[in-house]
Amino acid sequence: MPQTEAPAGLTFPSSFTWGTATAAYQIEGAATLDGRTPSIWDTYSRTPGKVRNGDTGDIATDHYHRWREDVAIMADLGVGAYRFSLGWPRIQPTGRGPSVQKGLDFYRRLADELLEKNIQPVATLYHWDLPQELEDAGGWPERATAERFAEYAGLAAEALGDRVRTWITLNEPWCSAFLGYASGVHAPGRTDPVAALRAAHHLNLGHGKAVQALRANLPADAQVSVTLNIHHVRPRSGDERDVDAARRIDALANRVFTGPMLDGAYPEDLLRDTASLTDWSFVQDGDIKEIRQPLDFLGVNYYTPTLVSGGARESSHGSDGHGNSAHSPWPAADDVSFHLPPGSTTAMGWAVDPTGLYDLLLRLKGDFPKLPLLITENGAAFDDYVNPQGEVNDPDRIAYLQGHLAAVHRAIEAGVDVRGYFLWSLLDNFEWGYGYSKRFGAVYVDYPTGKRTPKASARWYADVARTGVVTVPDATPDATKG
Ligand code: PNW
Repeated sequence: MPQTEAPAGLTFPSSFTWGTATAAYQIEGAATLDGRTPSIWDTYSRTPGKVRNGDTGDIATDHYHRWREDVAIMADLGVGAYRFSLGWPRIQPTGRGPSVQKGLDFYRRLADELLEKNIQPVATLYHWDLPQELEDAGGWPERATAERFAEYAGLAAEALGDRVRTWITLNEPWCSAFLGYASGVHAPGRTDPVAALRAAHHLNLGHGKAVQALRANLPADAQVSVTLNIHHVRPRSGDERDVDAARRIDALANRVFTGPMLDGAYPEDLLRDTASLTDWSFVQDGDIKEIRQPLDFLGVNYYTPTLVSGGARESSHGSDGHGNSAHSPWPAADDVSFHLPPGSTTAMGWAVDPTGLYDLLLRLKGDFPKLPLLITENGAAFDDYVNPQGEVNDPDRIAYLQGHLAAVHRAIEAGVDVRGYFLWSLLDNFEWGYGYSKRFGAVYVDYPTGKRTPKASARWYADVARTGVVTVPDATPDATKG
């Protein structure tokens, strides 16, 4: 009898959650079905010149009709959890008033099918699809939007709380506020830095109110939190102007959210840095108390680090793929330059840098020692294609995932409480301003037929999910050290 060899690789804790993630507008399609009305992304994508190739989410991957097949694919992959988002304009089309039965039924059936296949549903309430009527009434820069969001949260929890036990309020409020209202490269496409700061505050307030509405409508064992795209900001050198630029970008990207949500105050330096634009008088007495709600974990999305220098503008805003936007997403930081970190890049032009994820996780443990972490998104876009044999070989994506999972493993060994990992994304999908030109999926989607083909990375990830072991080319604990 041959000796059974232990797999060469990094073993994760047996309780670790392996998942995949998507978002409603990026995959569902069926934009006008069953009472759904336009969100800001429908309006934006239908505006000529906003999204590459004029792509819209009208059909997307047609997940609204193919959801059963998509759950079957996940069951084949053997993942233990699925993070999806609820389409606000499907559930509450005008952003106000009673819910739409058919909209809720779609998510009920989806959750039931997931549970049936032993896949835990993780629901995000807001992945950027604000009902257009609420934007017409002023959108996130207006306080009333936070109230509407909390009402929607309550309705969703009431309807789905018996099935869905893990809830995320907002996905990446930085993108909603600063790409949506300052640089304008996301919906609704406004370019007003003060509106963006107001939006950030009302997203924070909406989060706090929504957490309360969720708790009031969910069983006591429900897990509730938020997902932030915490930027791992590095100064280009030890020069004090570069170090100060990194501090300011860290405040505008990260602490503007973690401050009120987790520390109970807006950072003093942020208020000072932006004083030329606003006195923050839109923050009312009692707001911080509402925003700072106990959270069961923190959702973290990571793709690439942010490398900055200060002193004088050398390039336009963009280690983040938005380098050619005419308006900055960074209020009152016009002298900060963004640089591409060294090394290889993905199809987004984003640097592949797993050490950034390791450093970020260690930083979060230092800042919030008691808060468990969930990596709610990580992944990469590459130029995938179906070969004549009908296969999609994506070794670059496998290498990206190996490197980043090795970094997660190293962080766990260093004592960081990381509970799970959600690969972005289950499917190729509508990549916002890039339309369908960027493919993040573990599963290839042919447009417009919608035919699904699992990529080599999907089979690789299935092994990881089944065994809890990540095989890496050089499986030493130092593999991710830069
Ligand atoms: C995230 N940036 O988007 C989103 O949560 C996903 O919906 C998206 O598909 C994924 O990451 C890949 O892009 C981001 O410019 C979009 O810094 C832009 C930025 C960050 C995240």
